[in-house]
Amino acid sequence: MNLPFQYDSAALYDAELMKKAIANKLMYSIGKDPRAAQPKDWMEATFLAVRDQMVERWMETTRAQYSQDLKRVYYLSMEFLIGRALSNALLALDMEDVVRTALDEMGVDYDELVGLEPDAALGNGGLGRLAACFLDSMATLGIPGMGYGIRYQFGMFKQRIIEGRQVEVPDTWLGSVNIVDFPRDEVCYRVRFGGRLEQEGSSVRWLDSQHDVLAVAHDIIIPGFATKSTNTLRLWTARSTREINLSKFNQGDYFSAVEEKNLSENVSRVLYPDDSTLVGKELRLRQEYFFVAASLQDIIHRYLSTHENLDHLADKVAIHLNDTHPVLAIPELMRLLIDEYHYEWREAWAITGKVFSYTNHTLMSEALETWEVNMLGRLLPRHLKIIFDLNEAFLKEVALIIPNDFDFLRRVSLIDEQGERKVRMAYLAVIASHQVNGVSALHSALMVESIFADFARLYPDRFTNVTNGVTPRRWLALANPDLSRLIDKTIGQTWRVNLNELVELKTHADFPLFVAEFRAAKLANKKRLAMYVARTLGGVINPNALFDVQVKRIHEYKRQLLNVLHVITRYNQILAEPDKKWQPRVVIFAGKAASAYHMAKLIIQLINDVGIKINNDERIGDRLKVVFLPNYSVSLAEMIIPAADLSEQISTAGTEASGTGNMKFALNGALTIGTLDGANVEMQEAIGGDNLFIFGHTSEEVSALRRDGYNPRSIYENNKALRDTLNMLASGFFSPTEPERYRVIFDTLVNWGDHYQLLADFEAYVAMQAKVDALFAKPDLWARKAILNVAAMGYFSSDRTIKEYADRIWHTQAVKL
Ligand code: 26W
Repeated sequence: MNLPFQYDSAALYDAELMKKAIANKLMYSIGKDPRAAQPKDWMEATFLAVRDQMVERWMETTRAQYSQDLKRVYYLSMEFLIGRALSNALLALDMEDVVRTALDEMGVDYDELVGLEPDAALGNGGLGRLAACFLDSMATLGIPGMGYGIRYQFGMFKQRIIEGRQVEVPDTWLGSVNIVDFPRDEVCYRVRFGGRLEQEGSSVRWLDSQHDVLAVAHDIIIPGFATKSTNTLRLWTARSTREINLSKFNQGDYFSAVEEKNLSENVSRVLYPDDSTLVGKELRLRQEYFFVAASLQDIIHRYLSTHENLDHLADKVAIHLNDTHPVLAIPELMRLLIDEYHYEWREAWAITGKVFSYTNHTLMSEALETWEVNMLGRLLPRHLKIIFDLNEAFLKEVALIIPNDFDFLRRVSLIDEQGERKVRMAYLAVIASHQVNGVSALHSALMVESIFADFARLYPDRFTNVTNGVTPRRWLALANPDLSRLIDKTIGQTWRVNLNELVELKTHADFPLFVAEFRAAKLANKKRLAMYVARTLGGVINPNALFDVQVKRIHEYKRQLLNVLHVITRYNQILAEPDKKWQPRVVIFAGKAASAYHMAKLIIQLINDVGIKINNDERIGDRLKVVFLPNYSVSLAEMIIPAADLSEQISTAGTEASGTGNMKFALNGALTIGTLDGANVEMQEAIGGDNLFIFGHTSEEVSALRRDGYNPRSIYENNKALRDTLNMLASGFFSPTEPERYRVIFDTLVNWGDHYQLLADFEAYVAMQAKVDALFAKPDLWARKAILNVAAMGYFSSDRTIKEYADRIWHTQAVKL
């Protein structure tokens, strides 16, 4: 590659040396003879050999960050959805060819080997994947900083589909050989829970904590692309303060002796697999405090290694809160400053208020975190007291600005006093952060009109927008090599670090040769996906059909059900007019449902039941097929997205904060069918309204309907196609062995208010799908629009997003290497 790669003198850009390095790892780290080695052993050996190539630059970056005394940003997140690391590292280091050749000469297939690496799935969905894209961009841009999170022993569950239903299987991603990270046993902090407070004059002591646990650091290297710069993801794992309870052990009670250890280590055992509803579980609260307390001790320790005191902490430290999950960092920093470093309350608050910034990722009330005062007080008494003291000072201040308005005070209080008292974590984040941002223009505007309206009145300058982005390295260069090669040939290779250059593709949209090659790349990707479908599900799909794709978490607001209603309606239309020329379509779904979210699980089952009916109906042939691909993951997304023709982004307007899948699809040349929701709005502005399919009610119209009364039943009664479709759900057409199975879906939509207004958008959606067919029937026209989509995606690079955070929120500069 002729990018200005900054070569590392020690890097093995020679296949012979690489062969030796891999063979060495196989023998001395894995302990296998090449003749006895399993494919997995080769993968691990290769991983270790390649990881060695990153260590030197990692150390150089770290040294440079120290010597330049740069301001650092710490990205605190409960989730990092990284996916596979090996292929990404080879891309970043420009070493794929060398490793391919080396393995080839040793008789090992590169593509197969790379596919054996388990995904690091330490996240649920968009928020976790965004954090991973941000780490990639920060490393590539040289922004000094670090991600902090939890090293879950079990990540996102694996999804199996058994008889059409989701079954969750534990994700054992950490193999027997640790290739993932560097354990740092010496970087270890105590995290305290429980106990009581003792007040002496103005000082408070937190005593007799019980169930303490140690947090041990594990470091993952995040390589920057085409640069020596790297980044670190530091994940904490829980270790018991006592290996086993010796006195119990000596009394012969072996089981309860190890029980204590197990219990305290549970804190880093498993990722909460829910991104929609908050269950006020104590273990979740423990997890949140665990990683925040360890991270803050680490941050302060690092800062004090080169500074005398914490007076000017905010000059060198920015801490970013990825949603409210790490918000306990705020009272924790106050506690450290006051109780451990003896600052006055006011000084401590002044420092704290300059350190933190916070991103909100959802407006849905079910997902806004609150913690019961009782539970918080039992687990973290000192923090609860700090929160109460903060609240008192805050409300006093508010009463001066907005006098005599008790209702206002009640509304903005950090404590929700209705029923069981609860701490509102988002409000705590807002009062302590110097900047609060939403993740798309629409979402940021709605944020200050809805959940934070009162706070926007108090602190108008605090709220801002930073629209999300995705890394073009993983989501185009790695996921779509065929299209990448074509782009390289046409406009050069530097789009990987300057995505705006894609705009040069615009003129090529009118060159027949380019259009033909673009279509060929898409077809190759579709064939690859068709092969995968054949292998995993056994069904045959036609790569020339329109691939209509909706992949994301299963949630009512994302409206997979609206998609299904269209599928059933289309099925009925084909049967009614069998001689009409129908555009063949494959409707592809993938996504996980939270394990306790019954409706989401029922939607998965419905998709599978509808698939069985339609796919086996001989009258339909290949004009319509429905596929549910199990176990959606980062690596599955890397295969599905490049193969899509149509990207379904059809959430109820005002509900999807941004979406990032929408960007990945457009970047890979799929056309969007979508509502004016989240980042779709800005995508439409960038791409031009003629080049995507926007339909349905706007967020204002959605609120107006909600306010003025919405009657889904009358829509049902007045639209025959819709009525037929819904009646098939109610009558058990798709579930003959259990006719009542989907009755609850019918009722939710027709009789119980249809909260996400599917029926209100149904007609516009089906009409728009007909326009999709008409355009797809003109392949060159379709391809032209697809190219214009790719060309307009420059803005949606996470490099642009990170630059905005660095300039406007963190005030950080890049490291010089
Ligand atoms: C129950 C606890 C909980 C609540 C909310 C866990 C996780 C969440 C997240 C906020 C859910 C999430 O992933 N939000 C998504 O964030 C993406 C990145 O900003 C956006 O693109 C998506 O629109 C938003 O749904």
